[in-house]
Amino acid sequence: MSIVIPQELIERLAAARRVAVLTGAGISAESGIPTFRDALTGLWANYDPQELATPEGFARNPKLVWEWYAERRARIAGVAPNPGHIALAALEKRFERFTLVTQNIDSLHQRAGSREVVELHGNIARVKCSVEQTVASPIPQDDSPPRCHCGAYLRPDVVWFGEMLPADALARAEEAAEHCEVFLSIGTSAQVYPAAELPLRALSAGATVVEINPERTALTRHTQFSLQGPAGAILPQLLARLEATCRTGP
Ligand code: BJW
Repeated sequence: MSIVIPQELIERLAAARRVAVLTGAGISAESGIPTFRDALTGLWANYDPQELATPEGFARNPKLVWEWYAERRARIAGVAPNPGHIALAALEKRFERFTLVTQNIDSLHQRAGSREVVELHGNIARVKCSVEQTVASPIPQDDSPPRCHCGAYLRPDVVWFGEMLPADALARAEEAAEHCEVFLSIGTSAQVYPAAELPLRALSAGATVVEINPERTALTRHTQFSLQGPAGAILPQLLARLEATCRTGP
């Protein structure tokens, strides 16, 4: 798929020293991981977020929530990073500062080779005590759900609705958004806060904000560049154009 990427955007990237990126479920869609809010294929089309992604839902039915996450963990283990993840890992090497902030819990950025990854919503590969919050590893396989030594249930180390994001991750993300020259928002519907605020913070601080998404989102009207298409096709093209421009000059 060929998408028109404006040369003006490539030149702003070529001149940038600090780049921040926010990714969402859409970057992993082409690896075979479902998004949340896509109308037919999104997880929330078939599952109730109040029952599966809130502390109250876990308190009501810990077995249901544990098993839902165990299924998703198994699915993630069986997929690979796609050309979008791989292009982002290559882009990281081209900038003085490149901060990749992700809402995803699937480790696909790290598996693609990205180094500076800030995880806003935790990671499905870890579990923690639902009371003490201490991280337990490896994940016990024996029970559904297993218990901590204190007797409380273990739960996935992810951020559910109504829970605070990890303070250090959020602080790093906000700092990167406020000090970048170019901000890329990729594969997120920009509906979930505080992640959705990051591109707006970047915009207020004077950055060029770019969106890569096949659909329009709540963010689109605020962006200077909206590249409408799949990240797995657009990001490799963006990388190739940037490499060509840096080789030959604008
Ligand atoms: C492609 C593509 C391709 C497809 N290429 N693109 C301010 C206002 C209103 C509400 C709030 C507010 N501040 C806080 C809240 C409450 C709440 C919130 O935001 N609610 C809104 C939904 C209204 N936020 C919270 O509760 C957060 N905590 C918090 O703020 O604490 C303090 C506080 C609490 C309470 C009140 C006030 C303050 C925590 C949010 C935790 C979110 N957790 C989840 C689950 C994580 C674990 C798990 O995976 O199970 O995180 S929910 C889910 O949504 C998941 C995602 O990370 C997150 C974002 O979704 P994302 O990534 O954007 O996915 P989609 O599906 O929405 O979009 C995919 C996009 O990809 C689409 O646009 C497609 O078009 C696109 N796409 N294919 C590129 N090939």
